[in-house]
Amino acid sequence: MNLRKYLIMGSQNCDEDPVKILGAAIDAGITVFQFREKGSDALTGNAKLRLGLKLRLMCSRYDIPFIVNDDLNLVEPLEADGIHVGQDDQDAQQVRETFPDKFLGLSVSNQSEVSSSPIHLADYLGAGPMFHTSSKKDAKMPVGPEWIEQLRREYPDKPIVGIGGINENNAASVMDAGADGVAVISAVTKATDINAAVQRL
Ligand code: TZP
Ligand code: MG
Repeated sequence: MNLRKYLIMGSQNCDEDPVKILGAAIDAGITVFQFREKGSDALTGNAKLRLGLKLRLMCSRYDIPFIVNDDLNLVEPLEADGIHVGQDDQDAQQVRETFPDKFLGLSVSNQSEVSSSPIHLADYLGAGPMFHTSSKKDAKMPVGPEWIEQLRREYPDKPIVGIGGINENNAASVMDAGADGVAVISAVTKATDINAAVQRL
């Protein structure tokens, strides 16, 4: 899976139609998409499923891997290619057992989380926040691209994406530190020019 430009999004991140934003981001060259409908402003139930179906369809049409965040009930209805879980989400081991053939992404924010996580079960790691982020209320302390260097030394072959506060001005520092890609929300969903924002990541 090409993790180079990883868009994460839910309706709570969008000031206009999420389908339109995803379409523009795909046109501009994102390589993977995560449906993350989460937080107090997020859709739930059928509305969440309906939006997920629309975004899923768009990804299928353009061959973009579709990852669902945390919600195991959506994996089959949305025919997700993978699942991403954080430290407070579904247990990674359990997700791996339930969906042995899906991509599994795992968030890690510091060395202590790394030590207590089943890293070997994950197909890739989401590492961060790299920088300050306003898109996640319970985000941990920013760790900076230096932490990617450390993870890279520790796990030379593990796919790693940096996440949190990444934009066109600092994405290169994350890639230079050894990441396989950058995962972003607001750099794309709040961009005035999505095409330019994605291309410059
Ligand atoms: N996990 C760690 S930081 C973050 C998530 C989901 C939010 C990233 O959003 P942004 O807008 O790219 O900083
Ligand atoms: Mg969480």
